[in-house]
Amino acid sequence: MFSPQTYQERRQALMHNVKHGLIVLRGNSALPMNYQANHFSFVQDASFRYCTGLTQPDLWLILDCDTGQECLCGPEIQLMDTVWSGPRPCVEDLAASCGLALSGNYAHLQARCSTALKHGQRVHYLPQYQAEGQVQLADLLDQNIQDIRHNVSLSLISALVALRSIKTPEEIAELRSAIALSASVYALLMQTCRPGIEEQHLYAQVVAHIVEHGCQEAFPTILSVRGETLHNHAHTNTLRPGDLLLIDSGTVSPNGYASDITRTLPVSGTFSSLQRDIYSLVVRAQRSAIACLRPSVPFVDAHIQAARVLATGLCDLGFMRGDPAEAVAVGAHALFFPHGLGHMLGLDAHDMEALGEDFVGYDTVFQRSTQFGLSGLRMAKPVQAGNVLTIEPGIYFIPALISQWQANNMHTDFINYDLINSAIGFGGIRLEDDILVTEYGVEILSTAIPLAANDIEQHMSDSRLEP
Ligand SMILES: [Mn+2]
Repeated sequence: MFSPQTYQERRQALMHNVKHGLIVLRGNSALPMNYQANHFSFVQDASFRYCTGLTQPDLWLILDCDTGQECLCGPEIQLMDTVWSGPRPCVEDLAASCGLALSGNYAHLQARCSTALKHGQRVHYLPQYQAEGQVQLADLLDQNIQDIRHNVSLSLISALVALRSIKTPEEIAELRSAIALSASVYALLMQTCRPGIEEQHLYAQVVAHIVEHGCQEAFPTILSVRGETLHNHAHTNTLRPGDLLLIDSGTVSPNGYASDITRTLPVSGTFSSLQRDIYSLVVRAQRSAIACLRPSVPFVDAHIQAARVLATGLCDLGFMRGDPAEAVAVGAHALFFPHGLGHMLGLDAHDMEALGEDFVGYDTVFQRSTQFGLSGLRMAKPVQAGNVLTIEPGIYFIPALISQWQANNMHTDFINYDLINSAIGFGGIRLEDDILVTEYGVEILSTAIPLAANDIEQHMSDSRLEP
């Protein structure tokens, strides 16, 4: 945990920002996999963790903006809980550890909510992605589930987005530590990746390495030679000479901050000529997008910049034709790059996505596009100093998408379907780094991980273990 003062300051800022009413923040529960006692590994809600640092399940935080009173509510520990799960701190001790003077049980939580309702005090709560949270709030606030979904507090959401979007030095140190562990994951993969190895072997190695360091995955690791499936969570293939292996993975720092890095490795240790051309093009698009970012530049501009570089290169290679800027304007490049440039990074890998993506990445000026590809951009609004973001362009040859576009004669002015069909099986290349927006520009936080095609090949030939 950070010092209690850090959490006190965050809660003060939150109450100051929301101004009036009672904030009720729910910590996560452990979710059952197939019966109540057998649950998924527990991950705390990030907004709750941001305000308390606490990683135990079933806790609630009450912040009264009108009086400044703060209280942690949680379960009373029963003897049999201790018998099965071992000793754990009581709610008073948990409260004290994050600088909260008051604590109580669930009856206290219920009473405090009832008092607020009786006196017409607005109760602020967040969208609930755990179904149990919707049910519990419906009980506490005497509303039905539909109303609970509908009445989430926009002022609480925007206050949390404003706070969590700007990373403090101690948060940036955490992000650096998660990225450092990721760097050792990728060093290990460059050493081990070779024809004949199974994806599941490499996946097990990634997880083992992270767990050995006392950490966990930030999200289920993507590791596949079928990288054209954007979020491919299967690990059932055996690596063959000439394959590209795409690995998109992240780790979590001791205080809960995530890294999110993608590399694409040539299984043979060297890229083929076409692989190298397309890989280098993705590198150029990524670096070009990063180069145009600095405070107050809209993130959508960096996305468009990356798209134009990709379209220009794809024209040079013959996969596209015509004017690249026009192709991007109509969305023709999205056949190859059907997702957004990146997203905020922090306590969540997709930071604050639980609060609603549009509240994080869009505002009244920057509205989400409906164009295929651009509509998937998670953030469009101007970046600010202190933002940490991922930059992750890619080029994919997705058979289902190509055949659908071709059947519908989509963008035939800009797309050379004959050449594309000869490249089916290529797979996909995505390259993702994590950046910090500084006062003057951008710092790439993940430079320890080789990126350029030559550097990847060099690293693989220097470090590869003989079978
Ligand atoms: Mn990402």
